[in-house]
Amino acid sequence: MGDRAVAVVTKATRGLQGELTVPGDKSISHRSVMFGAMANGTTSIRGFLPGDDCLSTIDCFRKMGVEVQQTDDTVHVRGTGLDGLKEPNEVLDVGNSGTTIRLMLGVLTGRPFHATVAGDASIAKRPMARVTEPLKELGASIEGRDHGNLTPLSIRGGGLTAIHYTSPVASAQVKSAVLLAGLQARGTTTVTEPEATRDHTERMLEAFGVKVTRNEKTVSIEGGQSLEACDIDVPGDISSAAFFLVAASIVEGSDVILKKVGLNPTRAGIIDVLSEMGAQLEIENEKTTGGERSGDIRLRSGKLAPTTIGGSLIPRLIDEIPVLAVLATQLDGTTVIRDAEELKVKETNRIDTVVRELSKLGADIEATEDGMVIHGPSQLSGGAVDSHGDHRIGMALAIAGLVADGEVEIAGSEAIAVSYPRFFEDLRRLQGRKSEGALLTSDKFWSDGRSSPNLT
Ligand code: SPQ
Repeated sequence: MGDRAVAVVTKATRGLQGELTVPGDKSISHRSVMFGAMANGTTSIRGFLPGDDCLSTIDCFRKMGVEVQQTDDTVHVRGTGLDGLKEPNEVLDVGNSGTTIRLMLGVLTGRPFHATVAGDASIAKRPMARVTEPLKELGASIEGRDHGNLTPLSIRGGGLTAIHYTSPVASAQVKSAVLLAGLQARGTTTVTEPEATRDHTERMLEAFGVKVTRNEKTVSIEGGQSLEACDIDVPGDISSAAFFLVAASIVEGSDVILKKVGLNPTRAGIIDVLSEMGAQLEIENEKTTGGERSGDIRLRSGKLAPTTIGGSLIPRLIDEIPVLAVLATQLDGTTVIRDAEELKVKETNRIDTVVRELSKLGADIEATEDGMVIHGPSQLSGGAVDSHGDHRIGMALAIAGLVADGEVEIAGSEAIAVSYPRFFEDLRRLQGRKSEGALLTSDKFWSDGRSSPNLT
């Protein structure tokens, strides 16, 4: 493993306060670059997330001949049209990004050239058969370890015929990969899911002028349609906002406003759960741009009650479960998370990593076959924990540190840059520490060199 950073977080000595704009939505940022590349004309993206995962997507499409200019959160993609994508002469390296590899495989399935795709050690363990199986049914030739289930994967696409695919898993990545291949197939391709998943692909394809037909858990797309460039305004990522929503819920005296957060109903499960728990939460300035709803979320700390989280709610908050587990450790009673087996195939097995790492801090938490059970409230203690290279685990542990007695040392905190490079900076801001220094004496972060405060 390369350089591993260690972040140290200590107990918050006062409530989180103020306004913050969280970085752009990761799912939407990936899709804006991919669809921009496949479109005719230049797509301009504002509010792009310059995290490692989305930079991997840019890198892969550049290797297929697409010109992309990126400066911080502004991106211009000069689309080549689907037929203009070129055979890459290097491996397409997706880094840590499951979204990049799975959606890009859908695009490559329709392209009449050869490409090899691979990623980091975490990607090498994540199941790809969930996309390669239906993509092979459409007509692509895909080879890889474990019968095309594991990377590196080698693909030759083209000559596709539409399918009706009934997915055994509720996964937006599977649905999107099949739709992107279907766009390049003869006939109408249909995907039916067991539970509705995030629908950014459908909404954004429509913004690019593609007709998509939807009916509850079924989506259809007719092949042969072209994409026309458009401007995209990416809302803030609710999955990133979730860390501060939980922090403000559990640190007494907090009152925060998170500006322009994406509120797409297929992603906003955490809002429903926090409201059900009794959170003092308000949404203001709602608007819809490019088919995506956003608004400012205000949350004040208060007493919350535990609940059971399962069923169709799970896909709507799947990435927020690690930090919801931290919240549950502070509630009076038992929180149950069920129907969440998909957590096992994320950047890490998030049932195992959440249970293992929060247990080290004294949480009363146990793993179940499809989730976890957390009994609270627990006074968490300090301790040495590990992100296991998973950005969401790293950030969830940092939030746990805000209510722990003693220092929480998070090894592997560099992983956080995958989705939230400015995470520690923003956390400091909400703690009123815009200008570092004096305020760092009682609660401190040694983040990761990029913003190391001067500690004594
Ligand atoms: O891209 P990646 O690595 O799969 O990222 C994660 C995350 O925590 O950021 C999951 F580990 O988000 C996925 C999400 O869980 C992003 C995503 C998308 O953009 O389509 C869909 C979800 O995955 P899935 O497998 O349920 O489709």
